[in-house]
Amino acid sequence: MREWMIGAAQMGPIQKSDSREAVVARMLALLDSAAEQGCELVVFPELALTTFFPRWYMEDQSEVDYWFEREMPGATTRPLFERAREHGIAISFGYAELTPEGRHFNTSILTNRRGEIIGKYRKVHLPGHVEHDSERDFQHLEKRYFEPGDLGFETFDNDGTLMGMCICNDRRWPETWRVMGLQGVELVMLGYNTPSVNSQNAGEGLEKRLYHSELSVTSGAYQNATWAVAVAKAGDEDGHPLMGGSIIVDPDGFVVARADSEGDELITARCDMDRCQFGKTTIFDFARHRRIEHYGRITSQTGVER
Ligand code: CDT
Repeated sequence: MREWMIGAAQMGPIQKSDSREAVVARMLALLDSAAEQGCELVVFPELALTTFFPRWYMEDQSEVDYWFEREMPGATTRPLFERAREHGIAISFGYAELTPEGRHFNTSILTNRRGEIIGKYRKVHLPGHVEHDSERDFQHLEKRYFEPGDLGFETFDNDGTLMGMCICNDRRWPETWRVMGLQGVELVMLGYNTPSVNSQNAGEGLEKRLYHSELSVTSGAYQNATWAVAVAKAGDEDGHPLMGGSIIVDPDGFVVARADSEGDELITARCDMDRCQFGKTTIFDFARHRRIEHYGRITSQTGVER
């Protein structure tokens, strides 16, 4: 399949007290409206099933584990897979994953249009910190609750289109995009929970934060000649605002659909994967133009060395 009607299913806030069942009901409603609009793939946000719990400091591991899924699909999430299969819609969404070995990841999965999981990604670039930080206006404890993903940036053939995933902070890192670009990726899907306020710089402002998100996604799409879908969980979660700004971006780096609310909102675009070919065979023909003899620092060094 080379042409996909894609839906970006932005979700409004999820409060701590909201049940998983209530959230899944909202996702099912978004899936139904996606089906009405002819969508064949729907992308939901990072940690789509719960509030963005890493903003809360917890010491008790059983309290932490409450936010994690032990199986996918599980009893609560199975209706999503069933409804998606009934509609013939492939889906991707993020959730907190607790493996049988007791490992914790910030994960997203991808299904085909028959409701079968064909791809999994575990977030590599975990932002934030491990310990409670009283200097911040609010906490961002992803480094406390998750370990860095161990699956790399794989791509998956979904009925003839090569798809990849990353999650939130990953979008800000060109390495994320290039590793998938080097596999010929044609569609990158990502969800995010981005606070509207910088916890270390209250003056930064929403406009700049939206700009940096869009800049990251549009440049990643352009420089790798790929479609991209970036989907927010937005709005006020228990007094903590998350920004919206979900977008669908074409392989030239142009935004072709944009959400304008901070609530549950579906945006759509018809995406022809063959449009990736021009960039991939001309200015971003990697085989002809890349100069790997000068890129050693990318994989041998993390911080700046003068
Ligand atoms: N969820 C997530 O990765 N959020 C980050 C916030 C960074 S501030 C610690 C983001 O990059 O949007």
